[in-house]
Amino acid sequence: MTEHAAAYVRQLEEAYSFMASRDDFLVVSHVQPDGDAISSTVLIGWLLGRLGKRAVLVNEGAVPSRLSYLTLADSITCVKEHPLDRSFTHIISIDCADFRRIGIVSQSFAEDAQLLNIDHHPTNDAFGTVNLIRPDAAATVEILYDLIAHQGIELDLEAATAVYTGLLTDTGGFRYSNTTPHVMEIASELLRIGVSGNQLADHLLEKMTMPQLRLLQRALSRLSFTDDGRISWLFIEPADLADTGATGEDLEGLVNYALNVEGVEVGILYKGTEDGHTKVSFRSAGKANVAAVAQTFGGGGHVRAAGCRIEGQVPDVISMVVESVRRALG
Ligand SMILES: [Mn+2]
Repeated sequence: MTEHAAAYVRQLEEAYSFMASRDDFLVVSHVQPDGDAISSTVLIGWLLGRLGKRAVLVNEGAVPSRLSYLTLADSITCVKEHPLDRSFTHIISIDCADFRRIGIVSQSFAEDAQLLNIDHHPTNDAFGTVNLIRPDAAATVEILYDLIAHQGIELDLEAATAVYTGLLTDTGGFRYSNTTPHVMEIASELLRIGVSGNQLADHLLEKMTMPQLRLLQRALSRLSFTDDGRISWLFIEPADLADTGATGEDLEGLVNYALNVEGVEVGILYKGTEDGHTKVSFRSAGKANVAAVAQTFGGGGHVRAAGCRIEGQVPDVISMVVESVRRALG
């Protein structure tokens, strides 16, 4: 075993003993939870249940409706709607790159709280009492799979479905560069357990709701380009959500329609808010560092995916932001 692998096994064991030696846990993933966040939450819930431990599963926000098929998904409390009535000493934080990503749930941490931090973001600052961080994991569920497998615990079909869901969503359907041989080995094992890979891909990646489609129609009708075709953008106004019945969830992935046009280097999505602000999402094909662009507007993110929030309505901020991207492209 390499030193790297040995260190990982040690981390897996420390994380497991954190759970095995305590009881009464609060399990939380990041605000605006995605497929990996919710899958990881239910997997931890499943594991703690197997260990005979008490746990409360929470998130600041609601579980996206398309993830409601996951086991235990309906037992995740939305703290924004149902505040917790007591504090917790034993916390498990999953898929959160930093403490702030926990959101308002952190108000329910006891002063002497001990926190197990499990995550795969390279920017994780190890804010836990115990940290299990593996930046080369495609998803947090991959780390949880390794943890469970290392203990020799067998996954049932529902737990396997949760692992598959997290892998599928965080690898964009096994397409992103984080789709390693290890990811495919795990996926293969999950299919063997009986997970229906094609049904999940159909449900999570292909199917659209009618409101989502109507929102996409509107957005695409506004798709615009700079003269050289290197920057593309679309925008959504608050009225679009009201008119189409779409929700914030349905905005996910819209920016890719701008980025994925041949020749486009940066795709931008503008979303107007009710209070006169504009949320901007940037995606870069690689030449422009959009994190730096977002930073000039007080935002941040990754080199190829970033965002910011600007005061002013959509029509008033478009050209200013495009100019700034143009400068970043050089
Ligand atoms: Mn993740």
